[in-house]
Amino acid sequence: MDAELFPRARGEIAPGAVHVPDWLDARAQRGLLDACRDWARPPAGLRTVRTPGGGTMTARQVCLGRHWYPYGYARTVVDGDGAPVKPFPAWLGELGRRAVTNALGADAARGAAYDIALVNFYDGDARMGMHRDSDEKADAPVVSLSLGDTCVFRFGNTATRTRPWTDVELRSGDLFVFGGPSRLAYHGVPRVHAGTAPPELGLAGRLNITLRVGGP
Ligand SMILES: O=C(O)CCC(=O)C(=O)O
Repeated sequence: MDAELFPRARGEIAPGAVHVPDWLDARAQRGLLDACRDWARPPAGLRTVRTPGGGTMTARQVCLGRHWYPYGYARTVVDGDGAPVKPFPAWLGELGRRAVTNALGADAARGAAYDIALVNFYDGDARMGMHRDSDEKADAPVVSLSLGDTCVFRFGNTATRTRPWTDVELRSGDLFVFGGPSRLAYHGVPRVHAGTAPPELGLAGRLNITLRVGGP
């Protein structure tokens, strides 16, 4: 990837939805990966999410601040070991505000007090179907940070989970922010390219950290 002729350009994928390649440098990626490894440990660690229809999500998940389950938030892991959800660290909220400022400008970040993180781990054939992040009561932008393997991130529209959509390649260190008119757009991960993580990171698979504001 370092051998590319041109650096990848940032791009507005839809109004209010911006991709910033290589936003986290190698050191920041390592720091975030170390934190994810801590968060993944029990209690309230990495778990398989079961959907009401009896299925399971292939990406495993750990939450900070509030525990997400299909389809709501709780203070404890109500669909797992029952432990209190791990706290959301102040430094992660600061990172979220910096991300929004960088991607959408200072106005979009004003008053955005990030208090929830969903950390998704993709290994094997894991992927994520098209869905909306609609269980939050606040409309602050969603911040998405990627570590490890490259994936295809499918960013759709607010009306249906079908086309039109845009496929964006998210690599380790990339930032994607969606807010404003795109806050409730359908999105998903149809493919992860195994073995594409930067070797020096030391991660087999892909981690995605999404930061959200839960609201009252
Ligand atoms: O893994 C990703 O890039 C997307 C994660 C996602 O859509 C979510 O957590 O709601």
